Amino acid sequence: MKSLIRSLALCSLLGIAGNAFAADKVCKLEIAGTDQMQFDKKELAVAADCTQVELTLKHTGKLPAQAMGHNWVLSKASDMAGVAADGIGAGFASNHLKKDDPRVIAHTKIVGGGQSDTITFPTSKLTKGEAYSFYCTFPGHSALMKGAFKFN
Ligand SMILES: [Cu+2]
Repeated sequence: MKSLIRSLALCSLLGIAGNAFAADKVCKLEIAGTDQMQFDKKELAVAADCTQVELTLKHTGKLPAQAMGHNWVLSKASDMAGVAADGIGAGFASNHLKKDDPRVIAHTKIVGGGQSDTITFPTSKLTKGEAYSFYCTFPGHSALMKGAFKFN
């Protein structure tokens, strides 16, 4: 009985240590936008044991942000159309996103050719197995610039 208690205590100690390590797991993602109004990826995935996501959006084209700007926006798939529609009226200076839009889980700023932006967000904002989409809210772009984001 004593040894059982001892091994249970050891297990819980290891459990705590394991959680401490897991708390620091930053998973990195990269995606590029082009002058042809495309992302280079149709799907991004993050494993459920990642606690933070560090995402870098790079614009590999040459066109300026006002002409062919791209951002990277994450929301539930079902919120994409509404977020993109409201982003049109929000204007360029607001990264074509409605101010403090609660549907937006994470987003970069709009970048132009040769520029990049890196953001970090916690996966505590995500639910395992939920259908998420990423897209660009520059007017007209989300029809082509979109993909699935998986957390599982
Ligand atoms: Cu775009």
